[in-house]
Amino acid sequence: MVITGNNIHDSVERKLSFKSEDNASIWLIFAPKTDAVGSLASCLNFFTKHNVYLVHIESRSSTRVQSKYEFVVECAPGGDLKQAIQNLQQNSSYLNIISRAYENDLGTTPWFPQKIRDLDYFSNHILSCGSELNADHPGFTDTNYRARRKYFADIALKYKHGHPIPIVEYTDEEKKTWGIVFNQLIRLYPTHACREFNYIFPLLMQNCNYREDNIPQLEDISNFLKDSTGFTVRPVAGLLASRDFLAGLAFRVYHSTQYIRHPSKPFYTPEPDICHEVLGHVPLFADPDFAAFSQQIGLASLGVSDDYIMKLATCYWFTVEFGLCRQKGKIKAYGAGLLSSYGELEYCLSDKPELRPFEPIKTGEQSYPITEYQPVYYVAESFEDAKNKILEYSQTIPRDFTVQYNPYTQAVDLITSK
Ligand code: HBI
Ligand code: FE
Repeated sequence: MVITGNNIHDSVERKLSFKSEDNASIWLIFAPKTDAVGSLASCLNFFTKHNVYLVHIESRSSTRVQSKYEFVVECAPGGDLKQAIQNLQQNSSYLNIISRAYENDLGTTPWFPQKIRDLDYFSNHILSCGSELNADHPGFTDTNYRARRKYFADIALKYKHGHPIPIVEYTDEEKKTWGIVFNQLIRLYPTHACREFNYIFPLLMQNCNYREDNIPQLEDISNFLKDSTGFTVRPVAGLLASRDFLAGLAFRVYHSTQYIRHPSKPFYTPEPDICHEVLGHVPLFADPDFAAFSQQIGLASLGVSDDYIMKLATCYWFTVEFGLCRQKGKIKAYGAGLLSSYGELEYCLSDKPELRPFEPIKTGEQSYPITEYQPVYYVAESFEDAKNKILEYSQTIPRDFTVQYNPYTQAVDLITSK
């Protein structure tokens, strides 16, 4: 399975997305230079002068300067926002811009979703297209397979938050591929998978029709996870940028593919497919501690710089994808890349790879191959311990605000006083 980290496509995509997201608003956090009566009013004049419409205005205690106030405004798109911001900057002791623009000359915090519905903005910003296959893809010259991939890509591209995920009728050939993968993997789970996985797997057989002759439906899985931990699934057409993919986790949303690998190579896929998602990833999202750990990585990623996104994506790689854990003195697998690959699942518990303790500050720097078995795995003591380590690590990442997830509104509260 090949999953890219931040790469060149990332920044190209971001520039494009800024264009298509011109209708997104921009948030400013600033403190007027003088704290005199009417200082807010005079700052707000800059918006009037440059025809910028304000959607939201708030005053709060400054997070940086004690006993001072700062203001938070949300500007609608339109007007000469850049001029207004420049004027404001000259009259502020500090000014921070939070916007959809990822790379521009304003020195902004990268945009990030603040409520679950905001995931609709990027779910179709995929790096590799779900139906445009590379020349070395096993299905490259198979027109039927390509048509199928287009069908699945369209479902994902049309999907909006809150909609049911369309039920898909898989073909006999697709079910056969699934059956081959399923039968091979379930032989290893009892001995190689972690305790939580083995507890949840039979529940998925009962509740979501995990069977050798049936490919489970994402809609059933999403409902099952929602009842277990509040996690839900969104269909996605292809690979998302790390920033976007991690942001989904902050809202307990897992972006899942729905198509299956090419039948010519049932034990190989160059990208995530339904086998990888539902056998590898889904079971553990039903575990409360694992769910909390995954969400913690997501929350840590919101609005941070590209280099920290890369480090968090690397932590994700060595945990959610390729993590091992210690249970009753034995090493077990919990990473989805392991639980969906017979070969690597056997290999990871052999004496060949090197094992190191999971430690975000170090793990986040580790380089890794994406087309061969991992030479190094990181071992977590428990999901709770891993979550605490990520939380501790996230407090060392520079950010002008802290985020708190509000499960009632399924939104992140940004209001910060350190
Ligand atoms: N996109 N659709 C999709 N599925 C993934 O599993 C995925 C992704 N983008 C990035 C990614 N995984 C990770 O490897 C990290 O970069 C977060
Ligand atoms: Fe994966």
